[in-house]
Amino acid sequence: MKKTLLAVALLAAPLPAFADRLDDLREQGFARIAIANEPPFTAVAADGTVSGAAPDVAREIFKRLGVPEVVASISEYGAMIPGLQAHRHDVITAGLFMKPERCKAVAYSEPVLCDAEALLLPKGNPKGFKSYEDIAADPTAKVGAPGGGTEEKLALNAGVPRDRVIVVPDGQSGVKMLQDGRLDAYSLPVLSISDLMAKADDPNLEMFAPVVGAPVYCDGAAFNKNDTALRDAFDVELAKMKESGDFAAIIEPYGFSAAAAISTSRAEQCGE
Ligand code: 6CS
Repeated sequence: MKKTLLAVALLAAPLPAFADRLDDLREQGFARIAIANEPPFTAVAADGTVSGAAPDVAREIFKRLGVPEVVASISEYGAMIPGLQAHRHDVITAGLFMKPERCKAVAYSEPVLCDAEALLLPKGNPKGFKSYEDIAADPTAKVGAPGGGTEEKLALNAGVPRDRVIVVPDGQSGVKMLQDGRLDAYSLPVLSISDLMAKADDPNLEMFAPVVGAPVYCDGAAFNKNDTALRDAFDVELAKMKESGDFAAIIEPYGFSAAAAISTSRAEQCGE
């Protein structure tokens, strides 16, 4: 009799609910964000200060949720989702553009930063590149792109062979490789290429944008699939900031359009 009662008692006991991630972060005092250090999406100054449109939006939202700080770690785009899934990050706030395959792997917020794709080229665009297909058609042409990034995928999907799509670790390296003739084109979103050109201040460089045939992408903050309650709480604050103008006040000085993010949705960007 006793055993049965014990079994019944155990079955009746309420199962431990999953600890609320937001309470964890409030207690932790900070959210661990993954970034790429690609201005103006994300940036790390020499003194370690983290800025950029994505971290600034995330910092403000987490503050409103009772999480006072964000602590950033720099990651290659292709390593961000595995890092999130391994719980090395609490959220990716890096301009990680929404695409169906990524939307299956993470819990995205509503859209934050939207941008078209661009090519950094030698002045005069001597090979006349306007699309990834143009690069594919030139058997000697090499295009640089971030590892695991959208531009790498777009180039490969357009038919540029693997050995002519060169993984470039950061913007400065991409500019240098183009200047040295080791690349014929370097591809990043428009605002990232614009930032690199301004800093390079090199009259022998030019940008072609938007890349013909490439979509305008939007990112969202990307949460672990099990943290949809945290994602939803983030979205409530994001919506309030979009409504009040606080969202535009953060991202538009970086060159991003608040209207572009407000005019679309996660469902639309994820192709749901
Ligand atoms: O989402 C991505 O993969 C791309 N996003 C940005 C902001 N830069 C390059 C990267 O490939």
